[in-house]
Amino acid sequence: KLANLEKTTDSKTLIQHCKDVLNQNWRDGFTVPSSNLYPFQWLWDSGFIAMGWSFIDMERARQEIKTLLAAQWSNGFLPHIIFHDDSAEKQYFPGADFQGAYTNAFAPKHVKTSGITQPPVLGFVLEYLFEKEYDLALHKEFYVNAIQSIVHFHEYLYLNRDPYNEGLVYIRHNWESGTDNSAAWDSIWKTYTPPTYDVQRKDTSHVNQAQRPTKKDYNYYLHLIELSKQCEYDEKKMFEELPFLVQDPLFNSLLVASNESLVRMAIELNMPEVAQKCSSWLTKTSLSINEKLYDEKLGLYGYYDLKNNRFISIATSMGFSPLFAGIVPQERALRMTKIIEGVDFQGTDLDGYLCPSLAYTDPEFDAKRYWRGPVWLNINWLLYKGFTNYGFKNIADKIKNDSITLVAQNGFYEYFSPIPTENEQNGFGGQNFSWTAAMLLDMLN
Ligand code: 9WN
Repeated sequence: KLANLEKTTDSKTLIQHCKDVLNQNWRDGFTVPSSNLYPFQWLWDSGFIAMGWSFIDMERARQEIKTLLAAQWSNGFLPHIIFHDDSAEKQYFPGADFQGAYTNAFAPKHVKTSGITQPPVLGFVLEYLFEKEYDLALHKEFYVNAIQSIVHFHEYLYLNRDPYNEGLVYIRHNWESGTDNSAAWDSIWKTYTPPTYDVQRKDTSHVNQAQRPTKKDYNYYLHLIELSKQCEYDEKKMFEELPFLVQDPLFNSLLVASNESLVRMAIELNMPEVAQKCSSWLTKTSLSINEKLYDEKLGLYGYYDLKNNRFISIATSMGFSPLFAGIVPQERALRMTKIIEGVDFQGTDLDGYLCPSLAYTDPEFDAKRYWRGPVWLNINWLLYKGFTNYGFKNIADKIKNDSITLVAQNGFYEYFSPIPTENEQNGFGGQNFSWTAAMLLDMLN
């Protein structure tokens, strides 16, 4: 345990463990999030993972992104899972056949993918690599091509996911948020009843059911996939038919951050049209996040349910994510510091680990169930950067130190309980989890 060891030796050991995790999870050209639970390539995982590789091997960092972008659909869409081999049905549920997206006319022919996406992290991930590149001239082609593909993805989002031209894009499946069983969706699930699916889940054979979404939750998730399949993944049809259409604060904030990174790189690489396009997107999205998604009552950012036309007021760690994009006005940011320092996010004894995915005070809070309470290292990294950029060093340091402590004391888990315990195991979900290792590499360096 970290506390028992001499500090520098400790960080060195931890850094070595981070590298071991990424090396173990590296396959032929990409990294799996966790070897048994998630045996393929996931979109936002790969983004965070590429940042981790940049501390070990820049070639692999670039390769991770190249493999991801090679599966881009011809309309710009980026899938959340790339099933790199044909073992999908055996290894993961729902596999490529159940998801049934690969027959779509825009889908690539060389590899099967899902038909839903994940948060747009690639712009800022690419800039992270760009800034560390030792020989930019040598790799200029990689960056120019990657920028074009990411801009194409953003264009797809603005063209297909922003029906009222607000600058806010919607997600059409809860898996697109990356925060699968967040309590934010509960009010949407109450608006309809999905069929019951009698299927063989694979996740619960690797991880205790109590730490995963429930059977009832999966009926909702699979039903959305079924409906999308019936629409043949046609965007217009899905917009009309799907009961889940949400403007998500994390997804849109990461889109802003990625657009900002694209602008800066485009200026350096002399791509003026890209710079102009991304800059007008980011202005529009930032304004709308601040106007439509800010929750005056809670002092955090929330969600808009576009299907049922109502705001979803809920205190989640994702509600702080606009800080990462640097778009929060100063007085709101100040109020956010009081919130993260209070009982909602640190518990009644104010001794909890930051940052729980759902406020302790929410009746749905569950310290061990996935996105309904546990701490996730990728979100912690975003908040650590966000609070740092606003100059709130104490909070940023606490987020960083809590992240390091949680991993040092428990191991490279997928997520952690925010509640401190004496000697109990506090890490849950998949083990040797890639983005946990990748985020820690940044925080330890
Ligand atoms: C569905 C891979 C992914 C992450 C998500 C996380 C979880 C998948 C699942 O694992 O979702 O995409 O099967 O539960 O919620 O954020 O990208 O690590």
